[in-house]
Amino acid sequence: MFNFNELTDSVADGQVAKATELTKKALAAKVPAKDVLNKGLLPAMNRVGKDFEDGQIFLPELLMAGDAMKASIGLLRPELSRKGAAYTGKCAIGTVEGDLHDIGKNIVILMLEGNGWEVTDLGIDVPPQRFCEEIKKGGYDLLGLSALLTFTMPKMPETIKLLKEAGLREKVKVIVGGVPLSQSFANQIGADAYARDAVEAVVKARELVKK
Ligand code: B12
Repeated sequence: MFNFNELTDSVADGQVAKATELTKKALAAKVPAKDVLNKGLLPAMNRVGKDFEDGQIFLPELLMAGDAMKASIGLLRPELSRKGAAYTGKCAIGTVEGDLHDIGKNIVILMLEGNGWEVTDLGIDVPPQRFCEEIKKGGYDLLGLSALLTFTMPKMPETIKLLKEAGLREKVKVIVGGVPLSQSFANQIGADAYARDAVEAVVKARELVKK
């Protein structure tokens, strides 16, 4: 039986080498990648988020935990993004301007890829103009916007406004996500969908292209 707690502790403590070693061990023992993610890695982010909020840890610790998380997720990539599903659509996705959080976005990408999406990752700190430029290239069914900070959320309506002004809004569906968001925020800014996590993102994205 794989010890998920040990993996959670190593990620939360920012021990990159130990976290990668344990992730490899889990995969070698045929633990499904989604269990490694949900039972081992994600609880670590919840823990450090709370400890950071409570002032028990500071930015350097947060950074180290983020690094350990990214290193372990990298090892899950081949399994999580394995192409098995038929082509669903094409998506551009990025974290909005001013925001450097990309762990959640990267998980969304893996899950979309594993469900038949061709994904262009625009990265982090993406200005509204950059999103528009990409959509202007054509061929996209979906635009995904990620924000983890309350003060970067306004970049989402800004991006949607710019898409409208450029006559691109009708060409692409917009899905938004990130921990401070909600369905009501998505409605308010005129997004087509909001997803709480990567699993819901896949479901909502599929619904949007079916419409
Ligand atoms: C790791 C982390 C960092 C790392 C990021 C590393 C990286 N490469 O991403 C580092 C150390 C860089 C960091 C920096 C900062 N952080 Co930080 N960070 C976190 C932490 C602990 C975890 C985030 C995470 O990765 N979660 C795990 C992933 C899997 O979950 P997720 O991001 O929510 O993603 C899921 C869903 O939201 C959704 N989703 C996400 N994106 C999208 C997009 C689409 C299209 C869809 C459909 C769905 C979707 O699906 C994802 C997968 O299921 C959170 C706390 C928390 N619990 O969220 C704080 C947190 C987000 N950070 C916070 C803060 C304050 C900061 C800093 C301002 C700290 C500082 N004083 O400098 C800086 C900001 C830097 C910047 N300009 O962006 C606050 C935000 C408070 C707020 N309300 O605005 C939080 C909430 C911590 C806290 N409790 O105070 N951070």
